[in-house]
Amino acid sequence: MKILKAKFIILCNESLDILENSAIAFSDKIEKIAKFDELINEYKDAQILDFSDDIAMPALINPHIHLEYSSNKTTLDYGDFLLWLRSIITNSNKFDNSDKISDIQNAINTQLRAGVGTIGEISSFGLSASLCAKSAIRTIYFSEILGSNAAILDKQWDGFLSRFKAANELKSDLFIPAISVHSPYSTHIDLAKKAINLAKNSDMMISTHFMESLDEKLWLEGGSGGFSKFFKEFNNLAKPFYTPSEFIELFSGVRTLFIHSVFAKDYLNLMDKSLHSIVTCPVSNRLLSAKFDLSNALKNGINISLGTDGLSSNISLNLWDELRAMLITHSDMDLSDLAKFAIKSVTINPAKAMGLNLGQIKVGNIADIAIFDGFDASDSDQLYINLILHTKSAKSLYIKGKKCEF
Ligand code: MCF
Ligand code: FE
Repeated sequence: MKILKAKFIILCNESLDILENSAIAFSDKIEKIAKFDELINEYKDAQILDFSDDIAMPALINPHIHLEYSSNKTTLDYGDFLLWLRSIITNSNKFDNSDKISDIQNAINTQLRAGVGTIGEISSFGLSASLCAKSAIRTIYFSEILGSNAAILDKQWDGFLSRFKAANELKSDLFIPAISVHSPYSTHIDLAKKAINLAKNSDMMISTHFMESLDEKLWLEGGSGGFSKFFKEFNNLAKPFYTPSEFIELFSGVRTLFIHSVFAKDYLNLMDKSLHSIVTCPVSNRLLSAKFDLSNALKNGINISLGTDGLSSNISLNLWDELRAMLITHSDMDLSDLAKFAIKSVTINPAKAMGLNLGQIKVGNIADIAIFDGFDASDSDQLYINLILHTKSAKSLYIKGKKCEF
C-alpha cells in the first residue's frame, strides 16, 4: 500500500472537485481518499509519498496517436487535406521502415514524461506493438485496416489479420488490442464490415477517422470535390462506399471513437451517446483541415476527448502542448469553462469513451496517478487555467499503482 499526500488532488469527477491537503491510499487500485493522518492510522505499513507542494490527478489519456509516424519532421505538405494525403502516399516508404524504432520509443517516452498513462495507438504497420507492450504505458492498440482497390481486398485483409493476430499475442492488462477502420474514403465497405464484425465478436473497440475534411464530406455526400479527382486518377468509375449516415450506421452496437469529425455537424444526432464519442486533435485539424466546432458538439451532448494525433500532423506529441492549443484554438469559448473541459477531455472523457476504470481519482478505480508541480492559485478556475498554461512534464507517474521510470 502507498499513501500519496498532495497540496491539491484534482479528482476529475463530473463536477471537477479539488481536494486540498488530502491524501490517496492505493495499491494497484485506489483504496481510500481522506486526510493524511487518517490514512496513516489505517494503513500503518504503507509507503509514504510526500508531494505536499504538488498536484495529484489521474494520469492523462491520449486516445489518438500514430507512433509509427514519429519520424516525420519536414517531409509532409500542410494546408489542405488532399495535399497532405498525397505527400503521405509519396513518402510512405519512409514511414514503413524498421529503423524508425528509436523514434517510436522516444514518442512513448514523451507520453510518460507528460504524465500520460494510457494511449490509443493507431498502428498502420505493426511496428509499434512490441515497444508498446514492453513499455509501462497502457496501450489500446488499434490495428488499422484500409484499402479501396477492389482487386486487392483479400491481400489487404490478410495483411491486417496477420498484424491483428500478432497484436493479440501480446494482449495483457496494459496492452489491449482493438481495431482501426481507417476512414470511409479509404476503406472498402467489405473490409469495414469484416473488421467491424471481428471487433463485435472479439468484444473490442474501434477507432475511425471520420469527416476530417470538407473534401471528405463532399465525396461521401455526393461523390464530388477533391476526392472525386483524386480517386478518378486510379479508377474512372470510383464512387463513395457509403454516405456519412450509412457509415455511422455500420458502427451501431460497437464502442467507437470517431476521430476529428470536423465536418460531421449534420450527423451528430446519429451517434449513439453511450457507445460513440469524438476525439478532437486541434493542431492536426489546423494543419490539414479546419477548426472543430467544439461548443456545438458539446451542446449536442457528445462525449469529446482530446488527442495529439501523430507527428505526421503535429509538431509535438506532448499532450500539454495539445491542451494549450485547445485553449488558444477555441477562442469563442469562455477561458475558464474551456480549461475545465480540457482537463476532462484528457481524463474522465476518454476513460468513459474507452470503457476503462480510469480518468478519475475515485475509490475502486485503477491507480493511474500523475503528479505535477504545484503552485498557488486564486481559485480553482485559475488553477485549471494555469495548470494547462505552465505544465510541460510530470514529476512522477504511477500506472496500475507502479511507479514509472521515464
Ligand atoms: O490523423 C491523421 C490525418 N488523417 C488520417 N490519417 C493519418 C493521420 N496521421 C497519420 N495517418 C495515417 C493513417 O493511419 O496516414 C495514412 C494511414 O495509415 C493515410 S492513408 C494512406
Ligand atoms: Fe489520426
